[in-house]
Amino acid sequence: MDDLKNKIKSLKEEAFSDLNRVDQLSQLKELDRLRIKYMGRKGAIQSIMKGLKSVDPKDRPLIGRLVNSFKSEFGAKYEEKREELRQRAEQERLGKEWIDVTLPGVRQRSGKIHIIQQTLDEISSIFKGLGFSVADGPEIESDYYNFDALNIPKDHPARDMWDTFYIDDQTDRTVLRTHTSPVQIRTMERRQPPVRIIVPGRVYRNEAIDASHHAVFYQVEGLYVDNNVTFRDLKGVLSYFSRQMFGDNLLVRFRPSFFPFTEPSAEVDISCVMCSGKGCAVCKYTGWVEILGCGMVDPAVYRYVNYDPEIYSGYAFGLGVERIAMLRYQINDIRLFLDNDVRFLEQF
Ligand code: FA5
Repeated sequence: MDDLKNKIKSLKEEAFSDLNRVDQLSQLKELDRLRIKYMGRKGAIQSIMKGLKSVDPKDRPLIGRLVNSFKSEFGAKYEEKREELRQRAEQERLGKEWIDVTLPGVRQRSGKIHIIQQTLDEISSIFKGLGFSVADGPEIESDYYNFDALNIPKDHPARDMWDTFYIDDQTDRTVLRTHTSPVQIRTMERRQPPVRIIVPGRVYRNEAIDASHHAVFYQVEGLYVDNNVTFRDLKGVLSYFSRQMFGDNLLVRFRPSFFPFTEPSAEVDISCVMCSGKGCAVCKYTGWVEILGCGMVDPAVYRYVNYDPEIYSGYAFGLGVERIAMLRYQINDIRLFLDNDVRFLEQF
């Protein structure tokens, strides 16, 4: 009996000194091992309980009490130790994760719509407000739509007005469209008047690049065909557009010109905002920047789309979008639009 009491006593001492040694995070596992060692099914306490059979029955209650107090004290110490380890781990985690809430925030860079797309959207919305709808067509185009059907037959000198990229050198039949005008033909082929469309799109020219000319740029074509459409309507719409785009202060002039698909034809110039008309690289020292070509659709074009020129008349125009953006935002070099320099692009 005394043996057993002493055994329980020394077991208790051993267990508590074991528990007290567990004092690091990595020893959570160790703590668990001790629980199994003393309290597990094959643990020390269990083996004492097995030996209880050989104890005198009158001594059994005392041994039972000793074992129970061992169990509850061990349990309490075990829980205390566990909580201590958990809190220490939490402190360590918080110590590593601190943040300084007084630091200024990190500015997020957001993407933006390219300035040319913004200008295209603005131009489109002005014309949509006037009843135009948006049409489109392919950038790789047959020379029929890019030239022939626009009254520019093969070998006609007027083809030299557009320096062309040819896709197939053998036949010269496929080109990168040099203007958005072929979409006039494609639309009229499919639809009867009244036709009132704009065509925003990219065009290509095999020409020398400088401050105001690029080999890849955007145009917005316009076409209105109906009964009794006159040059006065054309002038009215383009003057309204210029005022909407540039305000009332810029000077606008219509200058007689030539296009094979319009008669009469004109080009529209805007006074150069870069030099206030004094002369600079952008306006080629003329004080004016050409932004569009226009005119009354030539009756010869109606032949290609089976419209009767005795019944219908119409106007067409082709705007240079980069030129408009340059004047609008005082940008002095067209190449900036395609350079993809973020310092330039994020200004708009
Ligand atoms: C044409 O392209 C005609 N298709 C326009 C037209 C349509 C006339 C309908 C009549 C009826 P032009 O080659 O002039 O025309 O070009 C029209 C506009 O595109 C020019 O006024 C100019 O603003 C712009 N542009 C022309 N070439 C370049 C270039 N290399 N780089 C940037 N913009 C250009």
